[in-house]
Amino acid sequence: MEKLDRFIKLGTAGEGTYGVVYKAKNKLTGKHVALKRIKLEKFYNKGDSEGVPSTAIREICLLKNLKHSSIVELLDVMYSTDKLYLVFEFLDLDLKKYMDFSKGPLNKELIRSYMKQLVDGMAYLHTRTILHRDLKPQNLLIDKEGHIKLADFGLSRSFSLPTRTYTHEVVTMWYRAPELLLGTKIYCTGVDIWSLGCILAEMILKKAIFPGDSEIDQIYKIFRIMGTPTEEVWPGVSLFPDFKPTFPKWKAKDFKDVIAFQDPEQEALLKNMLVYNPAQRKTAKELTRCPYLRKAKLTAPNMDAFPADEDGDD
Ligand code: Z3R
Repeated sequence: MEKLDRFIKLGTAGEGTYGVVYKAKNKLTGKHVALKRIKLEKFYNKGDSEGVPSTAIREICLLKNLKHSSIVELLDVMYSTDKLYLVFEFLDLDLKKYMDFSKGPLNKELIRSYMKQLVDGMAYLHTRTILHRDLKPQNLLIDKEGHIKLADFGLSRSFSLPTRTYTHEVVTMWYRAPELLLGTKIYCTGVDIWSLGCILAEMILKKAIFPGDSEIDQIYKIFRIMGTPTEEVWPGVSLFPDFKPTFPKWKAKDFKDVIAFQDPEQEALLKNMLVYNPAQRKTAKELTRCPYLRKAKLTAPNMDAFPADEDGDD
């Protein structure tokens, strides 16, 4: 792991599902990077406690070939027997922090611009059959110019999603698609479209649309707004492993009564994403063509409330 010596850790940038993310500086170039440390011991299967999990390493190395303006670039992968370090390009802030600290509603054109970039990035990944499965505002990173990038894509293929993070925090279920909550083992790109729909709703509302605090509360939070799904709206739903015919039966609300849309075309986009039947959810490629997103132009966020970036190492 001599390669790790090329970096100076400057502080922590975040705590992800699989491990801590450090802000670090490349000693040679002076450039900032995000160093994600993943402790591997939990991921070994019984009986193969030796060496690195080679399939995971191989899959992660493939992610180095992904290049898109809306995807956080994976610059390097470093590993030893018990630790894996992923070196990513560094961005100033995550979307959760930005939403928490900015006052008042988010700018209408900023939301449109963010959605356009995220849908573009997602179309790029889904075309390559790479899923996220755990998309949330904490792994969307933003910069001063108005760019937003997807981070941590493709890791869920190598590591299964735990119920607790490495620091024992509960992994949020707020953005999880209903088919995953109902226990399906077979899922597709639609799971990420659902998450992105929840994120669009949250940017408008400035709070989460389905903030569940347990698996059943999560399911019921969705049902209370979207109605309890039936065979009519979602053929096959009653066959999911965790579907119960005894679920309370709520009637669907109109999204208009829950969210003050900034534009009718914004409402149309959300209605194409938060759809029960994953087969009826629009794909990222289809969404790139919607009128709302076609009018997007790069819009800078208001960074007044955020302190200027300083190194603090020299
Ligand atoms: C790659 C993967 C995860 C993260 C990356 C890069 N950068 C992160 S998290 C980050 C988080 C902040 S700044 C950079 S924060 O200060 O807004 N939490």
